Amino acid sequence: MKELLNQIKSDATSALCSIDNMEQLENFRVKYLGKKGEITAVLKGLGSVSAEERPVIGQLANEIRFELENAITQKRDELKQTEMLKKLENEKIDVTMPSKKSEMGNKHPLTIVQNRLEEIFMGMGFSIADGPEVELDYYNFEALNIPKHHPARDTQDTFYISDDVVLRTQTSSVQARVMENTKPPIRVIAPGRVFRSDAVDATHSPVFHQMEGLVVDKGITMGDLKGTLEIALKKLYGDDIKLRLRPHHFPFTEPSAEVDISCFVCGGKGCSVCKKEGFIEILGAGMVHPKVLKNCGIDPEIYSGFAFGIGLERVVMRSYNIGDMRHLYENDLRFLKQF
Ligand code: 2NL
Repeated sequence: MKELLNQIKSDATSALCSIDNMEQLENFRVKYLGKKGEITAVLKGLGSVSAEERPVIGQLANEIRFELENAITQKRDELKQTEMLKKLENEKIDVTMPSKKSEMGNKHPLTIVQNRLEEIFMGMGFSIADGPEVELDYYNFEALNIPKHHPARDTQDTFYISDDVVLRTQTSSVQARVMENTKPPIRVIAPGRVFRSDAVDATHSPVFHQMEGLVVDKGITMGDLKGTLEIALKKLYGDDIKLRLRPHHFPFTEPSAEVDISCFVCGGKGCSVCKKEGFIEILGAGMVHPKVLKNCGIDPEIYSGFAFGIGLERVVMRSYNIGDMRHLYENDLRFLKQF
């Protein structure tokens, strides 16, 4: 028995030297100390050893087991240490390497136009208002004097989330909210994304951008509307343009007008950009309907106001002579890098 144990010990000691990974170490542990391991077998077989030899053999077996356990722990630490060193070697960072060049981006044309208009109106004392894109039917329609069954609410145009929640179809909803919680004077613009259930083509998209404006104070007139828009549009298109107001109808303004500017390409003579008209339709506007003021908690006997709405895509497409709206949304860098 003694010889067997010593044999096991010397075999194990030399086997341990050639181990160089964790898997081998685990196999080694199982071979000698596992449930069916060689040392375990000796300890299990102690019953058949004579009574006087038993304690000696038992002690020797336990000593060897103890030594092997220690040797395994030590080997495991060594292996871990070498692994860590290898890892550190592989993951070494050369801080002197030149960095990757980061390319400078540029603004999207819609952002350029929106920012430009924001600058112009902020320069005239307007502030910028924001509101939810998922909006109550009330603020999108009802407050703005667009009653149920009005053609503008047709399910063909509006994305309904539920009976009384929609994706806003115009940013007027933002201005209705502003009126509701602000005592005039009010001067705000509301730029943002709006949604209509349209099929995509060269001039339509279910998601597009708008900027509305609203002024409410004592004694505001159509003259203020025209003067404000004239100054703003001249800043945008140059001092040479002329304004033309054509009567129109919007449910939320009375009177209402569509506003044209003389063509900024031909100056009014007629060209391909203005389709020989000499004028280009640029926005819709009007005096805020008394019912709308009242709905939003403002007394129409004391206050009056004007409002307007501009479709930003149309302005962008005209300014940069872009023939197809889809270019604005496709994120093709060959297109976007041109601005
Ligand atoms: C267009 C026409 C317009 C308004 C928007 C408005 C908002 C409030 C009250 C009254 Cl809170 N009116 N907005 C008024 C007239 C025209 O937009 O063609 N937009 C693209």
